[in-house]
Amino acid sequence: MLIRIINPNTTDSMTARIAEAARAVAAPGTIISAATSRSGAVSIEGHYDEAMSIVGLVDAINEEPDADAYIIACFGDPGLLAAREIASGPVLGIAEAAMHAASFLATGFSVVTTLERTRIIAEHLVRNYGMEHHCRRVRATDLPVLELDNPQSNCRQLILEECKRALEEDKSGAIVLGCAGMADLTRYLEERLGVPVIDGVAAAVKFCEALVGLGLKTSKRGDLAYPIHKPYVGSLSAYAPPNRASSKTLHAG
Ligand code: 5HY
Repeated sequence: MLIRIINPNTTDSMTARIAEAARAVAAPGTIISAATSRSGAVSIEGHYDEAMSIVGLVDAINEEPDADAYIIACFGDPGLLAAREIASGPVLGIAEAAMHAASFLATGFSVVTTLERTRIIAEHLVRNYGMEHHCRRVRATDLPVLELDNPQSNCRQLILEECKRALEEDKSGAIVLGCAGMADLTRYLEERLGVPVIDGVAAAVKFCEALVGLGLKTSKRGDLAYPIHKPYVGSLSAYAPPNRASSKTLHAG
């Protein structure tokens, strides 16, 4: 099977780390096709960055229209439902995948993410995904996303210390890493924390393999049906939804 994993920010070095984490867990028959968005923010650290990342995400999906599944490799899961409308295979966001994985492994988990403002966004995701009973707390390290790319930074130590506080203060049994750029830290942290540390990239790859292996695709009934065919004007005119039988059928009744 082919899984298309998309970094919706425009930093290639982060995509390389994401792809490496994905390929490290992919099954022998799984091909990982990794893409960096060609338009938008160099790092996604807020609602505006997320909103502006969606056209680049859609482009990256459309470049691999026959992928068996797609992964949005950004902890805000930007554009997740829009991507599910246009794709037929499963589309997973790394935040949702990581939270579900953690909920299978501990009765409570903490999320450790980057900036304070993205900590708040992750709290929205916890509620949207129905994870309030599993997520004990979302914590910020106040690290800018691209600092994770800086070999001179002490981000590993800062993240490790925040994880230790999460185990001690939140009484959590597992840690969810709240940034795709942390994908290479799971082993380092698990060896020092002694609890499951879940990176959403790896979790999403295995969940996609499971869903595709079960022959399951995104439902095309209701709000995730293909977008309704209509004209788009201005700079987005090329993104007008194509004329598909299913969207006409959906609205025929
Ligand atoms: C991410 N931003 O995973 C998120 C993390 C965050 O560019 N890749 C980004 O802080 O929301």
